[in-house]
Amino acid sequence: MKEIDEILLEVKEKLKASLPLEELIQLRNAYLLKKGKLQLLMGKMKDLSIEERKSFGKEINDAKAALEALFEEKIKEKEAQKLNEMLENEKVDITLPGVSHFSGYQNPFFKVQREIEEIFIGMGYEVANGPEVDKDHYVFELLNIPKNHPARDMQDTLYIDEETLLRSHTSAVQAHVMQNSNGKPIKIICPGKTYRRDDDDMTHSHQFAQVEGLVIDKNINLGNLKSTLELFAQKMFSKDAKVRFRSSFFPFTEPSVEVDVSCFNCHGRGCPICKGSGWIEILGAGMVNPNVLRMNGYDPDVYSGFAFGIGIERVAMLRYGINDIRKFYQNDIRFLSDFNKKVED
Ligand code: FA5
Repeated sequence: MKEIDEILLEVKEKLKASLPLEELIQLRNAYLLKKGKLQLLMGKMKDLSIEERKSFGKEINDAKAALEALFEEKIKEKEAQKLNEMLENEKVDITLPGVSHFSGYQNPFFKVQREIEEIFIGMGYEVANGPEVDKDHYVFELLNIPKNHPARDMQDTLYIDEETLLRSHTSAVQAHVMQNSNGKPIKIICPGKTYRRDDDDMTHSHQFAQVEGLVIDKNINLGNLKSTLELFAQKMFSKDAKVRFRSSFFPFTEPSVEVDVSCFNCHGRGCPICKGSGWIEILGAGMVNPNVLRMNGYDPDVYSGFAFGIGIERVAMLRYGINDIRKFYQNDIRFLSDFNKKVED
């Protein structure tokens, strides 16, 4: 009995100190679990008479209940204290100013690509796609440019092997679409990347993008092509933008034209961007060559067509006054944010 009292006193003494929660739990286990101090006293039962056992057992159980109550009270106290500390430290000050997160900007290239697409979709065109890594057959041969033809020099092409190359113009998609159309009328645009061994400068890049256009039907004529491109230029730039058609040569069109828009920088006076000419070329176009129609399953006596290939970056430069094509690819955050601010204004 004395030992039980001693244990009770010992525990009370220890609990006077403010112990951390983990230590309290350890202490409780040390007294109350199976091999705890109180439990070990039970081993002495066997040395007692039956009468003594009864009162001894009762004493031990009472002491156990008293200790459990003591520990429970202390543990609850500690848990409440811990919760209060957490609430105190983690409280949110809703009056603090918010943190703004950077959300990135749209590259003007994609904005212009979408604008071009929307203008032509508004005129009834469908959007078609073709491979960037293509066969010589589609990029040149089906467009009336056989192997060793001097016109191949017009586009300095990046070959992967003798038959496979990075397409140098989106006109290759014309051939794919015509081959798959079974001689039926066509009205498509095809936006996409193109690659050439061109030296990079303010208006040239070795990787740039074009939007190809192709219309094939009965009675399509040069007047249709001219009015389509004029309407495009008016919608894309402004009614005041000057457009000029220069006669040109492409093996896949006859007659062929190149279309220039007055320079956004000098408005026609001549500057380094337009190389002093006052104009910036944005596209090549023409009436589909009868040979191309024939090679791709169309009877040139029944069908005629026009095609054009617009340089997307050139249009973007003119549209938004961007003076260097390389800016589209440098991902300079200052250029992108300035552009987006300008567009928002
Ligand atoms: C062609 O690529 C022809 N396939 C266009 C065509 C299509 C003609 C259908 C007739 C019928 P050209 O090489 O001129 O043509 O390129 C067309 C446009 O792509 C140019 O007007 C220019 O806007 C753009 N372009 C050409 N080379 C580059 C370059 N290195 N960097 C940026 N833009 C370029």
